[in-house]
Amino acid sequence: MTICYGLQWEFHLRRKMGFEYSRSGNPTRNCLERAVAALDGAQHCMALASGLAATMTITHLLKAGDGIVCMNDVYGGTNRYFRRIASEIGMDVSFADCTKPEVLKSALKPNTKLVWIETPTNPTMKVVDIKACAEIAHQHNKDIVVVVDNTFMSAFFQRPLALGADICMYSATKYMNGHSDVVMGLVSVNREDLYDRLKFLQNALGPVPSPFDCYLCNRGLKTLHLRMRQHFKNALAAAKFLEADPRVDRVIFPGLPSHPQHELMKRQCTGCPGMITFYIKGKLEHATTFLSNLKLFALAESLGGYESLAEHPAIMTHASVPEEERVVLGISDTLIRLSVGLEEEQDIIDDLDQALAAAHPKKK
Ligand code: P1T
Repeated sequence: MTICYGLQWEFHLRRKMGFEYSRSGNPTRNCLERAVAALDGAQHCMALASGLAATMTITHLLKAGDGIVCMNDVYGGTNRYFRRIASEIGMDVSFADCTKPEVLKSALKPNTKLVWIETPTNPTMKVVDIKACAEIAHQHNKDIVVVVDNTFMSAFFQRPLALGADICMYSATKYMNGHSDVVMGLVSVNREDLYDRLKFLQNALGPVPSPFDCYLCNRGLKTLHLRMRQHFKNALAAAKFLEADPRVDRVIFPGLPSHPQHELMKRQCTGCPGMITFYIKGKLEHATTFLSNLKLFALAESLGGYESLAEHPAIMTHASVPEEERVVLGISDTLIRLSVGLEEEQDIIDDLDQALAAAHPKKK
């Protein structure tokens, strides 16, 4: 009898603290969620098992028949989720070039419940005007949930909630954690109704990260400001080098004045991450020769870690995007994506230089 009372009392106490079951909440996850909410200027944050788990959980705010308008250039896995899963369970999904606010406006329908923006976009680095898109969506219907995937910028360079978005989400696998040792998603909100529903979904669907991963991500956040500044500095130097190089056709980096939305980027963000895409001169074989000759850059998917990575979006991260869409978006055979890391600036440039030389050997 005494033991039974003791257990009941302990269970009662844990429930009061909110820690009766680790999926519903635990002290380490709470600690991370509070830190990220503070960074995003949000009332609440929820940690999820991956960026895609965050996308799935947010989409569960909707039901069959509801409409989603998604930016047409997004991470391949996001495109695949909306096209092949959300559509198949009855959601009305369409893709629109949200860099043109009038295109977003005409894509909104009476059933639209969610607008999904990624900025800068993965992989072609288009910058979307968050404030303009949020205003258009909320004018159409104030209940539309505007989500910004803030993975590339991180909370250090861009604060979507302050620009009118309802939800700011991350693949924390990237810059927020920054050490390439965690797969995680984060979702920040201010609206209490959204928080209540998302908190319910976090527990009821169950895609939660482990406390250890939360601990690691919290560790990563402590150097976010230092890492992001260094990523920006290194990427700007690499982008300038590539832009001046005759073996390169075109460089897309929002931090360069040549980027078509450079002014918007300066208004909306306080810096740029280490992401650069560029078109190498030639054909597919020039791109693959370049990639296979890199020494400091590892050939790999993912981004946002301390180490430099390079990849071929058409073959790797965006292979699941239908070919005709890839053509429209400019994800061609010669497009290469770099995630510039925290190594010495000159080592990064030397590596790019020697791999370009391998792809375009000097004629004797
Ligand atoms: O990998 P995961 O943590 O599930 O995050 C998915 C995701 C969401 N949003 C953006 C902008 C992303 O770039 C990603 C994942 N991206 C890669 C793995 C990549 O190499 O582009």
